[in-house]
Amino acid sequence: MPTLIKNGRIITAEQDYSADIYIERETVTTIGKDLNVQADKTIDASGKYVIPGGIDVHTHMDLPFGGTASSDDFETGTIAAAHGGTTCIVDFAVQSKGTSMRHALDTWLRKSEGKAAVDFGLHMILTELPDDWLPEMDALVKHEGVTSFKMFTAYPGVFMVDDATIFKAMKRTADNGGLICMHAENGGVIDLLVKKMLAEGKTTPNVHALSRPATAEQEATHRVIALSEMAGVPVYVVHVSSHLAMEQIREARGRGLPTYGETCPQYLYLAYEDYADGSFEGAKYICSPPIRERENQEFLWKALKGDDLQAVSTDHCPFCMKEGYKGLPKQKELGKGDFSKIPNGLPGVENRLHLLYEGGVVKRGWSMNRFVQLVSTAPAKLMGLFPRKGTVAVGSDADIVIWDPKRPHTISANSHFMRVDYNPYESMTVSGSPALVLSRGKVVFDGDKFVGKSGDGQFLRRGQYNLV
Ligand code: DUC
Ligand code: ZN
Ligand code: ZN
Repeated sequence: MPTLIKNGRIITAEQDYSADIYIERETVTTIGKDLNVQADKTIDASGKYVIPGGIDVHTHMDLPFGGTASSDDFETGTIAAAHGGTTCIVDFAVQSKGTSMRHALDTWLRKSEGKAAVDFGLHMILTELPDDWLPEMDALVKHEGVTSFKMFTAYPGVFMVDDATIFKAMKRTADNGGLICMHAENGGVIDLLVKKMLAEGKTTPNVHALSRPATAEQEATHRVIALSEMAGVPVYVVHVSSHLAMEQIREARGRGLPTYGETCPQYLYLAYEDYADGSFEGAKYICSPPIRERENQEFLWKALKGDDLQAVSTDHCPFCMKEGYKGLPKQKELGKGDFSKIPNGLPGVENRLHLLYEGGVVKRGWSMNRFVQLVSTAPAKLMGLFPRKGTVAVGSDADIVIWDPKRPHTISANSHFMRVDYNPYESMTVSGSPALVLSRGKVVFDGDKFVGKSGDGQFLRRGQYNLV
């Protein structure tokens, strides 16, 4: 069923030109001016941008965490993603203590089976790494297409690993070609601060942010970069939230190190004052790293523009405020009276492109090329998906968004598709939004509703990273 997209303005990370796009089966097969071809479906993209589908390389669907599980699963989360122009996610399988990476991969493949509405890959979270498990890392990279490993310097007793483990994993990936992703906060210090604050009777959600200072993020960011330098591997620092942490990445890149960083919409739009009244409403914004003082935001926007940070993902990890929403159990309310028990995470997978376009292109005058680079091309390259994903080119998957710059969209929990009962950006109106979204050549969002199918999303065996 060939499809022709006519009269669009095609934007890639490097190019901006007008042409038609011909799609056969799942792939772009021709791009040219005034194509004279037979198509079963013709899409008129006049006055609109034709961009590669968004790629969100940091999501947590159905993640057991904080005494519950994130409220979107691979079905609801990827349907929400498609509504917002994201046609590919990379989620995280978790190797929990005492179980193998193979077991973790099988568990996450089972969770996603028949559910994903757009394509997805998996990273592997490591929580321990005895020497005799090292060959498993190689096998994931070589045979399973799981080519990135995430480790945490925070959450002692749950995810945190020590420096020796991080270094060991880094050395191994230097040999097997994988990429290391790091959650960088000093978990030991934070744990002591949390205990101290609770002992002083400080239990409200805003104290979560006070117990996780930006200096704890700065220190761990510095440390993981130093470890990667000693191991001779690239490192990708996830969810950079503060000016202090971002400066560590900038400094390392200035020395020519292959150091990369992403930030997320919550750190660009929300500020500490959103927690500040101390009410339980602040639980909506509990994530780690926490939301910072507002002055950090402009540094992060500038870092995105100037390539001190290379990507924007969401760390989508939603938990409902109220028990019972769509039959879900108690989630954020688990931490009523004790901020440390509030499940960490925010929704965002549906709104990433809305928010980046508005904040970057509309408000700060970024080029569309930079927007595309940050939400699609750089993530595709870093995560070994390029050029199959992350661009509009002959031979690439036809994951395409027809982006209408004149199609305002009001973000609201009343109308969003994420399975969560609030939206951190409630009532915000953005100027542009997707008019149509295609996933491997099939329309999945027609401008009004989801018209794809759960289970059509395929597990992607990713290749080795490309540096950007
Ligand atoms: N931070 C969050 O806020 N949620 C999921 C995991 C993480 O690192
Ligand atoms: Zn994290
Ligand atoms: Zn995360």
